[in-house]
Amino acid sequence: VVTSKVCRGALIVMEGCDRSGKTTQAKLLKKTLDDAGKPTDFMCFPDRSTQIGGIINNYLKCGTELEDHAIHLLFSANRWELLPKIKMTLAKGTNIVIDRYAFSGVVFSAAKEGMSLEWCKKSDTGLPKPDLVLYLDVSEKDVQKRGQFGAERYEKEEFQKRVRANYELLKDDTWRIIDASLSIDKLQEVIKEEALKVINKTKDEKIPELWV
Ligand code: FDM
Repeated sequence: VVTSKVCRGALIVMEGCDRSGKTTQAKLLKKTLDDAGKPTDFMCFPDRSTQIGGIINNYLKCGTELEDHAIHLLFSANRWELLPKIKMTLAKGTNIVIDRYAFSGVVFSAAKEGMSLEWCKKSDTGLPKPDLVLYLDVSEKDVQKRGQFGAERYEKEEFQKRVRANYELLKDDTWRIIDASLSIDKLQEVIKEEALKVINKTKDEKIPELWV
């Protein structure tokens, strides 16, 4: 009897500063991988469609004030509430591309006065560790050239500078730093190549845990 074993999907995360083209590239990557015969789901954090996501959405739109630690924990809870979905998807062999993850959680919260990086990491510790983090890198000058920030809470130049500096402290060997000034197509080509490599490499590996 030949039993075929289902290989797990890969967890791929897109990170980067606002206006880096993350969301465009993440959605494109889902399609690129589907087209290459590698079934892939797209997710994003915050996922504003849940009850917790609704509170986060209201906070980001400056409709409510929340204490810094409290909102940090809600962002984190929003990831934990989707853990069953992430696990099930990977287990059936479908890859997931996520637009932002715990790294955003840490770099944004820790950019606030009195919030330490180490404290911020604690509430996401133990979540699945991504197999690949694609970091879209935009120089500060280019961020300014890309036009006005929007009206959401964190879309301010000074804050984004601190966010950018915090990202530097989280990078490890699962990260690929991608030059976001490339054209949309060229960027996607580079990203696709990295994704295919990692899907192949991790398909028989256990899913590691974040920050343990
Ligand atoms: N953000 C995002 C956080 O502060 N913590 C988190 O855990 C996550 C996932 O929310 F300013 C911030 C980052 C950004 C805002 O992100 C909403 P989108 O990608 O613009 O929806």
